[in-house]
Amino acid sequence: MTDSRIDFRQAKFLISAPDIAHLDEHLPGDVGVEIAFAGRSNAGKSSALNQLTEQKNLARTSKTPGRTQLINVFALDEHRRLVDLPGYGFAQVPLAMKKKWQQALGQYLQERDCLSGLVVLMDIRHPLKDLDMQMIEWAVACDIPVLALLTKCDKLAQSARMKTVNEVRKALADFGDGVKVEPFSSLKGTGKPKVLSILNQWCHPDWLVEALADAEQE
Ligand SMILES: Nc1nc2c(ncn2[C@@H]2O[C@H](COP(=O)(O)OP(=O)(O)O)[C@@H](O)[C@H]2O)c(=O)[nH]1
Ligand SMILES: [Mg+2]
Repeated sequence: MTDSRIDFRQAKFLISAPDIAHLDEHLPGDVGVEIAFAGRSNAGKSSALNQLTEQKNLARTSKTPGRTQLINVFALDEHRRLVDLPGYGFAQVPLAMKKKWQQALGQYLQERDCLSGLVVLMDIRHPLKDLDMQMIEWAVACDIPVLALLTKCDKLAQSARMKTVNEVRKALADFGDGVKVEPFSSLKGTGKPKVLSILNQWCHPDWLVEALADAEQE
């Protein structure tokens, strides 16, 4: 097999969609595999993308919550992409705008056929807020596997960290095997091998592995 292990360091900026309301007009064709990253603003999404790809500035990190409203798409290779969805749930945005975003996020999750996995990033000190649950429920309803990533785990001592991880696992247990929960620190690299291994699996759905094997034989 030519690409059994995806090298996430190869991620390259592909395109930005300026407005989530017209996502379908801006995104690349709905083919191959897409893995989306979602989370409340300030959850540590940009930092996680930078750590996972070992690129300092792939996704810009910001101390001002809610600055990244663009949807950024990064190509891993010709068949696979990472999508940085806009952060949700920050206070300064008018309600009507929040509703519009929520609707568009839901639509993306429900309609994007190539979406093969959703990473929901949550600050380990504030997990499972309403919109996080909403994202997870939408994904599960669409049979999309979820990784609930508990970020900034360096902020908690090991015992408190494992306590939260276990509580979140318990809270999400009813969703079944399709929802995984892992601690993560972009600062320290904690949890990185585990996350990369899960993302790597998502990058290799049976249909794509078979299609690539067929193409190789021709
Ligand atoms: N201690 C610690 N801080 C983090 C970590 N990840 C992100 N941060 C900080 O949290 C803030 C928000 O991070 P950012 O990646 O911009 O979050 P985003 O809004 O979800 O993209 C920044 O000040 C980061 O430096 C982490 O793993 N550990
Ligand atoms: Mg960000």
